[in-house]
Amino acid sequence: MQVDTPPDLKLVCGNRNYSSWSLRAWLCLRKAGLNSEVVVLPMDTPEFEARIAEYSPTRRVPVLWIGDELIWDSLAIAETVNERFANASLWPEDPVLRALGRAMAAEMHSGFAALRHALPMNCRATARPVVIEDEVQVDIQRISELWSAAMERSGSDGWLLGDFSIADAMFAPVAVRFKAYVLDLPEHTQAYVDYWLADPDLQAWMSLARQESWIIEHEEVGALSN
Ligand SMILES: N[C@@H](CCC(=O)N[C@@H](CS)C(=O)NCC(=O)O)C(=O)O
Repeated sequence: MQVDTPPDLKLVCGNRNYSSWSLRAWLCLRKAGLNSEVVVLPMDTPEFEARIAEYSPTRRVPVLWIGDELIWDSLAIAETVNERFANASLWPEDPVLRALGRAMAAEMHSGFAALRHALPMNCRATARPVVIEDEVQVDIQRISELWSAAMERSGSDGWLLGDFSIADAMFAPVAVRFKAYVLDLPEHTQAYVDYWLADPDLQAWMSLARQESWIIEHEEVGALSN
């Protein structure tokens, strides 16, 4: 989709390599055909601390500025982009699929803490060995079931609900995480991961992530090499 980008659109993000919530918001803008200005603030740095208050009352990213209007939080950004700039095309027309997508997006937004903690997003990483604790396995299994139930319901073998939707944006960083670690995934789960990894918009983000040189302190040495 290509639309006229409002000239005063600015997305404030964290490092592309690490900021999964920023990726979700950015993907919604891209899929709506909008090329906003992007301000990247490197997380866990004095620069982030010095500059974040200027952009974000929560001191978190992402934040979307539309002129002097401020929308913080990835899901609120996604819904606003959908409503204002994408003619509601980022959710399915079918109300049942739309409700399913919203429930999935909300579950991702508020859940899967074990997975998020144990498998942080690192766009540059590939197939890192990791020990999977039980609670992480429970999250992986739940996500896997959600993806297959959505695709069964929508009859899709690409995006979760047929066309691209906000639900896909919410799970994109999970696909990136599943690539980053050695995991034994069911075939349909791996297929959705591969579908995302072949997406040109995600590839554009990953390519920018590879160009970043910041390494977050808790990262292991070698983060840039895999
Ligand atoms: N619920 C928020 C979460 C935002 C969030 O936690 N962002 C992280 C980066 S991915 C952040 O700003 N971290 C910086 C910090 O906490 O200092 C959303 O969906 O936007």
